[in-house]
Amino acid sequence: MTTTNALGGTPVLTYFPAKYLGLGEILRLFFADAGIPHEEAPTNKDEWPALKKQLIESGANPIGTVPIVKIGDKVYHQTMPTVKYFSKKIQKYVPASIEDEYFLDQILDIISDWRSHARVLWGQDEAAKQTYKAETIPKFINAFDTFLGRHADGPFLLGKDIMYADFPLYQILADNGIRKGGELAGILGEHPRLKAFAEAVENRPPIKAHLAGRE
Ligand SMILES: N[C@@H](CCC(=O)N[C@@H](CS)C(=O)NCC(=O)O)C(=O)O
Repeated sequence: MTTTNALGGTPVLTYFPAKYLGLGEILRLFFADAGIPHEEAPTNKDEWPALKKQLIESGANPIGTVPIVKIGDKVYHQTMPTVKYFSKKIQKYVPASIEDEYFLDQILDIISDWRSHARVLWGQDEAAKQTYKAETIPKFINAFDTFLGRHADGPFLLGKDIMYADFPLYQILADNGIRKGGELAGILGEHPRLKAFAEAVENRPPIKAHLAGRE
């Protein structure tokens, strides 16, 4: 069975037109790495209220958010569980032990916490942005540096094999400009494990090809 068939058809991703950014990008990284062709059906500021209403009223996504992924008549929502579910469907990026799975799920939870703090970056509160950069980012960076240190051989969270939580981890770094060429790339110089992690993700051939249009 091909990986696309394992998902039951071609996935169609709906997200705001933010290529290389945000939660939608986590799914793009996953599809690219897994070799699963997907289609894009982006929404925009004008169309979004009607789509949100329809998602809520139809029950397809009662919380009314994107990204959503449609495969046939099924609608998948909530990015982290979706990446994990698709991983299990294609039998890739999933660890063998429940201890390792627990570790990866802890990581997903902490990434979600980080994402909720990062919202200040899109607001008007300059003081909150400064606090975010001075305190919040270092707190999360230090934690992930420690987590990556659990498998010192690296480069990924569980060692040499990339897992479902590695895609969201890479993307939260990218969304914060913590990658080569990013606004906060200097942080990587102070955290070699994080640097090796980001480079290992970016150097995977399908991801490299996907990211080629970013700069
Ligand atoms: N837990 C959700 C969060 C989704 C979310 O907050 N999406 C934002 C865009 S990144 C959104 O839909 N915002 C528009 C809205 O809530 O109306 C997930 O992981 O997919």
